[in-house]
Amino acid sequence: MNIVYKSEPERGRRWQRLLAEQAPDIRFQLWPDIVDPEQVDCLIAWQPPDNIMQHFPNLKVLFSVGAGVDQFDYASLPASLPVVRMIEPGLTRGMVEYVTFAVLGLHRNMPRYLQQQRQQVWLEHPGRPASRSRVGVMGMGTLGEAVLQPLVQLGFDCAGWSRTGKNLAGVKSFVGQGELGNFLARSDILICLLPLTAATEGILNAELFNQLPQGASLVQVGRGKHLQHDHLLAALDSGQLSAAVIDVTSPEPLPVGHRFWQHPAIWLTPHIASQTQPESAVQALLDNLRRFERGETMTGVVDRERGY
Ligand code: NDP
Ligand code: OXD
Repeated sequence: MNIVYKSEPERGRRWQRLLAEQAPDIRFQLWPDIVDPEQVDCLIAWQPPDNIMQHFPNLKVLFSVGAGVDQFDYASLPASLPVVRMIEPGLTRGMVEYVTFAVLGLHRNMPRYLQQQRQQVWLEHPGRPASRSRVGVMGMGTLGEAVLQPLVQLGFDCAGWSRTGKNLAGVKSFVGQGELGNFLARSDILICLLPLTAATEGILNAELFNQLPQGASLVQVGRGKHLQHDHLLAALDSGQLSAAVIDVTSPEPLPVGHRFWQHPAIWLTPHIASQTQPESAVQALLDNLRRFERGETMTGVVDRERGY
């Protein structure tokens, strides 16, 4: 097996060391120093090169370094080429940590208290128990389901929204466009963990924010293009939303001077909610390569019709 890795080079070198130890028969090359492009079987990429098939004419599998698979130009890829998203426990754990932190921070009014601290204001606001905070997760896939578990355990009133129905203990399931309104109406803290597709681009907009309870808050950890920035700013300025934790934006990095940087009700992080962890990702990759070699279905193959 001949694999090329095109992503952050330092982490690539960790993948290389781990694979050399665990699967020395695999040839693992780091972009852009590829000696034999026509021999390459697999590409693992975050941002792929343009014209992937011209670079690697005999490619057999395309893996995303991350969970998202919206970075690929599917029109340029043969229909028969499997595209595989990353499912690995390290990435899932990172997202669980980030979302739990964000929900607890919002539930405990931390954006407001941090603002007060800067202004040297000692003022308490009424708190409520977790059981009276209604949390709604958009996207109940690998990550959405995982983040819901600790939130249920912490006692939050939890719901999830997805394209098809789910059955998760302690979580109310809402399905499709028809149930989106009811889901939003009961979401005091809304978390976006959707993939970016034609159906979800721009979904975090004024029409959606207006269906949330007044003073609701947002955790945006999906993809930058889900969110219409000016609609979020208007919702925060009008009080329809009270706070937002934003990890992904469009573009990234966010330009200097953008209003998100200074907005007192926004916590902004540079797309770090979760990161693929080489140690566990290499295990997931090896598992999928074994499946591929046995002619079995790999874990995380993208359904191109759905777009994720
Ligand atoms: P999955 O493919 O496992 O889950 C996607 C979920 O979204 C599914 O439940 C799916 O419904 C639902 N969904 C998709 N389209 C729609 C729609 N039109 N209407 C309603 N529900 C929909 O993805 P993951 O959980 O692995 O990852 C989700 C996303 O998180 C990634 O695509 C990526 O964008 C983002 N991410 C961000 C990171 C960060 O650091 N900020 C890190 C990792 C991921 P159904 O199950 O019914 O098909
Ligand atoms: C991912 C990400 O998709 O880090 O894995 O955003």
